[in-house]
Amino acid sequence: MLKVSSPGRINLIGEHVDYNDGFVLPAAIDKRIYMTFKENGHENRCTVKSKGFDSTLVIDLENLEKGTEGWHDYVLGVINEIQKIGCSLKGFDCQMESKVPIGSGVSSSAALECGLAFGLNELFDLGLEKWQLIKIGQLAEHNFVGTKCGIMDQFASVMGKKEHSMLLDCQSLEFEYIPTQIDPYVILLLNTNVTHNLATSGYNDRREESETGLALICDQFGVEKSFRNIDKHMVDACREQLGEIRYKRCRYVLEENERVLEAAKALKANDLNKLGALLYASHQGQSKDYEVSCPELDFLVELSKNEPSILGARMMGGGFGGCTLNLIHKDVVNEFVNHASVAYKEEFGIPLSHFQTVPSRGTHITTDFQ
Ligand code: GAF
Repeated sequence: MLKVSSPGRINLIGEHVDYNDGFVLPAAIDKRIYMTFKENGHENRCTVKSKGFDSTLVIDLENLEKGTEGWHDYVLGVINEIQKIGCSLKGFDCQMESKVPIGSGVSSSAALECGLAFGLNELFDLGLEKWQLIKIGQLAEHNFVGTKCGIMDQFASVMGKKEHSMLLDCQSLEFEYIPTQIDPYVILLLNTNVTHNLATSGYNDRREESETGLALICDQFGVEKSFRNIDKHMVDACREQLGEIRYKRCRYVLEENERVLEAAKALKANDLNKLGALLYASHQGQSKDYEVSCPELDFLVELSKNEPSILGARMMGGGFGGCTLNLIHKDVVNEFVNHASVAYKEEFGIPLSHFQTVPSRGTHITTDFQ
């Protein structure tokens, strides 16, 4: 029996820039999905059983139809992409148990896609390389799920390394591991436990707004279409034609990219105060300019500013709900979580949940679960 462990991810900084030729600073985490795989002797019949949802998806490899439950399309999408590149699969049975909180911005979806692609690659000896597994996961979302996501989540899930984050150039896919031991600080995620229904449509809208804004600026200046070819002066010069929304989106992308590169420098120099300040600036940009935050996330970030032992905080992931990431001194975690839970419940009537996490290893074969 083949066993695979595949992680969710955090992102220290660099949000909504992966699909804009930007830089990101993610890490795989110690919350993982565990999957077992075996061939079942059938030509085309496969089963994928989710322990968490207590349900089984039965798949006909010759006839992949849209699924009936949310998680189905991630599975079907991966199989579809593997078949599209000419790899042939046979019947298999897969069981999975996820410890990655769903809908909280830590990419339970990438954990699933990458774990499945990795497992099938091993089981059927498909000879796919890591970059292909990453791409399969991303395209599964584009073509089956309908989210036009960037490459960051799948990249982090597959390539993650213990105690390191990754500075990834999403244009060239060149990357660098950066040691990320931040003791006495820790990474604390506060989960709003809300997912606003803008999550998919809002994501695709943002992508469209920044892309059409970029096209306009590049046309105006006669340069090839890429955020690498424009600067803030050029965005300012096109402000009127862009209109306020696209203007803000494009400015944000350039500013967030600068912040990521500064953050990577700060992390290398162990300047956590600087890193924290960049996290706050990033949140401000996401909330006011890219407009992917929500009242619950803004509330938690504001609250963190009253705690001197928090160096920085921001919303993380696609937005419209999910988690905030807090860079917090380990001695005050319990006290802050208690305080935040009471304040959050009072404000929104919803319980807050939380967990600490550390940069961890990417998708791999494992023996350490039943
Ligand atoms: C989601 C997407 F899947 C990523 O590609 C990325 O764009 C992120 O939102 C925002 O930074 O997790």
